[in-house]
Amino acid sequence: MEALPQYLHEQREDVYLLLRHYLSLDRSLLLHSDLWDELLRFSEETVPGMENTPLGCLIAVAQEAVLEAPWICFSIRPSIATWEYLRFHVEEVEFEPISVSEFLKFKERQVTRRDPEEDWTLEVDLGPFSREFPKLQETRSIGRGVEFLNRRLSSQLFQSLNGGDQSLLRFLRLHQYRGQQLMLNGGIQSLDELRSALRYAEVYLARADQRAPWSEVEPHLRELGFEPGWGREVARIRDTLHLLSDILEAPEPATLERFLGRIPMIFSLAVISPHGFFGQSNVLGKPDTGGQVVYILDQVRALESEMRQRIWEQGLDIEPKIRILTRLIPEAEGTTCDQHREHVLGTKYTHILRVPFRTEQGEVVPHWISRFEVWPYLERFTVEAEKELLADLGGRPDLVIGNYSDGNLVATLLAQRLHVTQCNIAHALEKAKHLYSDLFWADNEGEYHFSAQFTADLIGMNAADFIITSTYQEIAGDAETMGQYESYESFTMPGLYRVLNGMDIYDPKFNIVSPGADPEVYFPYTEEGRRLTGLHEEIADLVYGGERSDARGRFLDPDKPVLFTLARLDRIKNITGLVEWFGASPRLRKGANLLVIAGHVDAGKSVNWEERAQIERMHGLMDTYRLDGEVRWLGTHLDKNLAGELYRFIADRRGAFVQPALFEAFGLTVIEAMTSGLPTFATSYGGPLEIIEDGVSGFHINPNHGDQSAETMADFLERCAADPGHWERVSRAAVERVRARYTWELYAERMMTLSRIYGFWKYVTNLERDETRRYLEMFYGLQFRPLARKVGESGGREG
Ligand code: UDP
Ligand code: LCN
Repeated sequence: MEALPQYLHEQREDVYLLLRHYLSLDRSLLLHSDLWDELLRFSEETVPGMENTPLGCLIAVAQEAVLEAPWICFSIRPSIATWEYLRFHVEEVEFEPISVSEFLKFKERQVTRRDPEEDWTLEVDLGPFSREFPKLQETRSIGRGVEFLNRRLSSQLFQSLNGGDQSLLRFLRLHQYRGQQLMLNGGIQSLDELRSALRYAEVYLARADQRAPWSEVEPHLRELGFEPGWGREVARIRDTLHLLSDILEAPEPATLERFLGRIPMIFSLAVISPHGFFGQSNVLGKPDTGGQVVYILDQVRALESEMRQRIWEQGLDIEPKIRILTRLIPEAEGTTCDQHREHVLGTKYTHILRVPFRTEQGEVVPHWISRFEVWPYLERFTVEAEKELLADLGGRPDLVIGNYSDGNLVATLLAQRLHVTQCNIAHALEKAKHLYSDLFWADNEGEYHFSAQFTADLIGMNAADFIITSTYQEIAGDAETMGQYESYESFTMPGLYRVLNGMDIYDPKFNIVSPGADPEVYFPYTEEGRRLTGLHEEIADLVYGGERSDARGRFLDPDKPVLFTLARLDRIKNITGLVEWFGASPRLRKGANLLVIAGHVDAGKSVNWEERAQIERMHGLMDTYRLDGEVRWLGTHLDKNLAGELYRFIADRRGAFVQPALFEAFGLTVIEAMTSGLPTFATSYGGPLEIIEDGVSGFHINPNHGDQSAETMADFLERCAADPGHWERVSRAAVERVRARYTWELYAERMMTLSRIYGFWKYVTNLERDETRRYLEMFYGLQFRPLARKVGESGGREG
């Protein structure tokens, strides 16, 4: 950037010609790939080496350009989460930095064809609220918020403790369960008394039998001011007391984390996931019902077991309670979604609680509603769900976990009403999935209602106490592509509002905690003793059998390895794209058969317009490329045990898994396939980019370059045919990768520690952001509610 002014001065003509070349394309918006491809073309045809000049280097990091002669404005992302905006005057060959607001206004002009200065537009800027707030500095620290908070705030705590601040003491006296006091009682009134009580207790316990239970030492400890919660046996109690005296001496981040991790403060959770069909069987693969449901069911099992373990170690006899709040759907289509309450298998105390959506007149909405249409129902759902929850839990939950845009909004409302800690999980931020979904929001309102969704997202993510993400890229992207959360930093929805500072990804609320795959269901094909061989006949029939009402195509040459894909039949999943690459690649067709499990073969069975369009496209491709002998398309939903065994069945026959999505936020099928030992080819847009190490534990494929992706797969198949060891190596590396990083035990441990730490810091510091909360409340009332009402009035487009 520094060299740019001089270069412009010296090479005016070259610069002018390139900028004019961009204008001559007659497009008002150019993406990074357009800018770069055109630069290379220009370099080839007009000024050789242009890509190596200072201007070329700038274009290399430009995210997009907005063009309106004689101006071109660029948004530049020199590194992760760093943004600059520039405006070039093409004829004068001059440039100047501009503000984000100016850049967005210029962009709006291209859509509205009006001068934005003439129309008043709301500018959303949350920046000023967090000026005083501790922020991460380094891009590599993004997503490790809790480590940062512990480091930063421990020293603050040290000072305040020395200054006699009592907040730690108050925090320790806060904990109760159903009227039973935990940790400390009112006998300890000051920090000095606490220090002294700790000394006495440590001396007393040093002499006791280290295996003796709490009940044996309780009378004396209680006299000193201690209540249950320190540990089940003397050894553990001593250790916890010791951690506290270390903290009082000088709070070290690691000690603090260990100590807080042991505090009995989480006994009940509410997990919110309103949309879709939420049930334990017969739901997967339905529109909008995919990974989020799988994730939550695995998550609650892991969390319950972690909670039980911790409560046991604390020496308490309390049953943890987890409630999944979702919508009750009377027209349940063979699922349990019309049941008010359902016990979650594999848990002791976890239930799904279902509350119906109601119309303004109070009537129950009987049918499934697309996730894009749920907005008008959420407020009322929250109020009713809150009542149910309080009655069912016998009090407030200790933590509310939201899922997806709708669940996060409900979590925000609930957490505000109940004054509890709020955690958000996005699963997928819709904004990043659709090109220009913000700029052309008005064109998509009929189908997607992004205006309400992005508004809910801004409210939810800013209100959350902490946010869990599955990958780093979900927050901050990589050197070339912006992150999903990063895309909320600034954007505009012309005519609605302009966001200058919607989210700061350096905020310590972000933490990467990746999910796994249920180890009971998804395990390596090599673990023969655990295999469900009883299902093999059924699977063989599914894969190699003949005609069925829910299938199209059968493999004429069953000896070829199988490329397998499994997904909901959404446009973004790009299953039709994969079928087209396959159809168009003779090499790939020669090397493998393609098995597709997605959607329905009969469009009449689908309740969703997007899915129906994909079904028709699938049939079109099967016809055009004459694929009936090489592609088998099953429009069926497999139960998870069958699906688990199917991955392994394909691995037995040295096949591979393909995830060709245009964008995949995380990609649970990728984890499932890899942990089964299937070499996996997955999209380089989104989570799989981080999950797979390209060429080692799988392969990245670019969904926008299907021909190349087909070549990558064909290369692999040919190499494996020549050297079977190659398949084994990739398979082993895939299993290893998942084992090391993507497991539910790691997840649950982390999540339970995080919720305590955020709860603690929220209590003892001013992390409670009242100003932001008030601003968001206004944004909710004045912006979100009218938008949600409009969704209701438009009647939606589902079905
Ligand atoms: N799934 C399934 N049957 C289907 C389609 C999907 O069992 O017909 C499961 C799949 O095994 C995975 C989940 O649904 O566990 C999909 O999760 P993913 O993260 O891959 O995508 P999402 O659907 O959430 O976008
Ligand atoms: C939603 C998605 O789109 C997937 O990418 C995730 O894997 C899933 O949720 C679970 O988080």
